[in-house]
Amino acid sequence: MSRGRVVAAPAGERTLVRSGASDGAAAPIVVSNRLPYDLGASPTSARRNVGGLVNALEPIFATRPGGLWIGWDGRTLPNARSVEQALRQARAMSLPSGVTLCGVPLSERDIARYYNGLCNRALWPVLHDFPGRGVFDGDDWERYVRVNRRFADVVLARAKPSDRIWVHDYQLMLVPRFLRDGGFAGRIDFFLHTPFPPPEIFRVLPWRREILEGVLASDAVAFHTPRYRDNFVDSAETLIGAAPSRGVAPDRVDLIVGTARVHAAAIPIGIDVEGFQSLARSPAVQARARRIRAAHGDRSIVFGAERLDYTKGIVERLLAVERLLRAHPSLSESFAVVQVVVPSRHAVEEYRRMKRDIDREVGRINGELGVDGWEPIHYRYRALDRGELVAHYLAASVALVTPLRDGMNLVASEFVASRVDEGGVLVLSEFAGVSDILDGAVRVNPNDSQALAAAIHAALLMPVRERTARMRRLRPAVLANPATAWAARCLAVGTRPLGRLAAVPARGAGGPRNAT
Ligand code: GDG
Repeated sequence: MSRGRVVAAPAGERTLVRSGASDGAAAPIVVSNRLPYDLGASPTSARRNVGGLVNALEPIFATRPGGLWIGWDGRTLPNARSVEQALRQARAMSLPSGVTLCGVPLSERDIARYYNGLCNRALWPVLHDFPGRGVFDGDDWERYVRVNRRFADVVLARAKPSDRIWVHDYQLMLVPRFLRDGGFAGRIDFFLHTPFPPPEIFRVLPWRREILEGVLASDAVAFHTPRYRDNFVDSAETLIGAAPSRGVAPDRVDLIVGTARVHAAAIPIGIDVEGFQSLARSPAVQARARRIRAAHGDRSIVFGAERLDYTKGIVERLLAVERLLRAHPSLSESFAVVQVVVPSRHAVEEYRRMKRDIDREVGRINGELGVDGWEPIHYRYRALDRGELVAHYLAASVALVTPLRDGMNLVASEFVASRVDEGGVLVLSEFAGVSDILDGAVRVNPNDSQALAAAIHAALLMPVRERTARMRRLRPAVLANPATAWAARCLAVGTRPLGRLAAVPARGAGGPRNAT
């Protein structure tokens, strides 16, 4: 394919002022499916998106001013066929941090087939080790190719040869290849925010070769954990004959693909540590946390918050709470589960079905086990604002982070960072990437309902001294890895040796980790 960088920026768009240098300290061009804000009719009507990727990436621009972020702006247009048309329809907006957001418009058909189709019905389940849930449709794939090409074309229209381009996540796995096809010879980095499965799962995808070749047009590919990186390396070796070369640098495997050398690294994502700690210390949030606790009397609060997704294990968690209450009726009225579910992917039937399952189970469990003045489960189907979220982290006696599979999981780290009082117990699935670097959580296999109920029970009854000791072990790993440090490490791959992971090795873990 030869698509030149021929498209002029649309008239009337804001001038982009960027540092432009391609070393690790300059702001890269970030490319992700979604921008951190949906661009409404005017900057004042922009709405912030809730999601792990956006929350992790936004703080990096505070230390790298003048950045450019390219992604879908949340508007669906009737049509956006050509890149010229896409650019004419594109909107740009600058945030106070200095980053310019550049919207890539998508049509309704794009959203239906690229986003809801290929991304969320095919790639998401396969990458999370649920190939049986995958729906593999050639029309969805055709649209995924087309949209990835459009993203690449929008980037090409704005990138200078000296720019560094940082592409994110499973929605855009062909973008590095299309950037090369379009003549971009500068540095390209790719970060995958989901897990990467072993080759025997990944090979289920009909387009496995195109996906691997798309990503491998980057200079460096990074993952949250060594396991995901090694699964990717094994897949590239067995499915497209790439040659791994190990031991060239600490924490890095190189892949020789044709004449190219691609670095593959494992760099666990961090959070906005400062932001969460200062919110947790603010008098307003602390007062709110006290009011939340008071609303539940002297009952312990067991808190969970996640997007609606089958990977997050929400129904399994509700059933474990039911199991606990049935096995120990004396616990009735002693605690309350506050479960926040953030609406997500509503257009995908499977997600709508899951929402109905959660509604039904909450109603059934409360109906069967509630008593006058007390219900075990308090369910919120909406996003809380950030201050309210931190107030809940602070008010909770126990946080439940029990995904069946999760690339990393930021909620666990946010909970720990927010516990400036060193209180609270974290119950953590061994299938969240973050469990590889956190020591001090009550670790659990969320597929084992009995074990999950026992873990919640143990957390509720845990003596204060042990809670504090565990939280003191948890906090150093989280505080040592702010999102800005993660970004710096990602952008240093292959440009200088990677340091040791800023992580505390898990101790006494017993049993498999992230078993695949
Ligand atoms: C993907 C990967 C990976 C949750 N409830 C509320 C709320 N949230 C925010 C949290 C957190 C984010 O959503 C969720 O992040 P996660 O990491 O838990 O999950 P995904 O959205 O699936 O993220 C994941 C991540 O990318 C980063 O690489 O860790 O594995 O799946 O930041 O704070 N935010 C607000 N109200 C809520 O009620 N405001």
